[in-house]
Amino acid sequence: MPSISPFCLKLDAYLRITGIPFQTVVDATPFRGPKGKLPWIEHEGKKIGDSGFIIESLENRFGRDPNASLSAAERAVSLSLRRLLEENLYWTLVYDRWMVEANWRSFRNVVLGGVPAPIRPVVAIVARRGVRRQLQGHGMGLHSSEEIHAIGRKDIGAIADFLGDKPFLMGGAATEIDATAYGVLQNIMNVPITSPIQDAALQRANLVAYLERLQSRYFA
Ligand SMILES: N[C@@H](CCC(=O)N[C@@H](CS)C(=O)NCC(=O)O)C(=O)O
Repeated sequence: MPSISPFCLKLDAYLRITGIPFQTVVDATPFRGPKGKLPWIEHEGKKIGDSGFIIESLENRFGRDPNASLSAAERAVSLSLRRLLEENLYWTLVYDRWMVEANWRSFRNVVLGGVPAPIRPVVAIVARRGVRRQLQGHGMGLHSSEEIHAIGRKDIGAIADFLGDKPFLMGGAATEIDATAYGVLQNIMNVPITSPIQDAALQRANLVAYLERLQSRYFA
């Protein structure tokens, strides 16, 4: 998997779906970007932060809109799914990685792999405290573990039901929402963590096949 960041992986998938040429740059922390988060890009001398705004600016610049064939109603559904994945399900994944002890023990070495080893333990404590605050500010972190996993399983069920037997979420061709879904679902389903949300997702054969389809078509 090229990135453990769902939003970086989303942008990577979007660029591959649209065929816009790019070069990946890896950084140890998200703080150098214009919004202090990943991903961010540099294009024609401008720095742009936030995957959504990056995609909008690339669409304007390159005129390649993978949603071009969608009706207004389909675009509305696609946006709603995107919000579900990015603004809700994403936070259950953050909880599983950062707050569940068994996962955190291995994940901290991955997420902080670019931080020099001698200062990593201190950075881990500070970073984890920051993520706990983010989870509480969002509201997801106020729920019990069982509640968070129930929320995540419900979202996974909705996505799998909506996908049904279609090749891609909006039909026969990959559109922008598939980039988001790929970024988030890969980071739930194909990572070495213990999570009832991962278990639920792996039981949905259509979701497993969907990720394999995107993987072989765009990340072979
Ligand atoms: N809305 C942003 C979300 C980006 C985001 O949350 N990125 C995470 C990595 S997956 C990040 O940089 N987190 C660091 C932090 O919040 O300090 C987008 O679409 O790009």
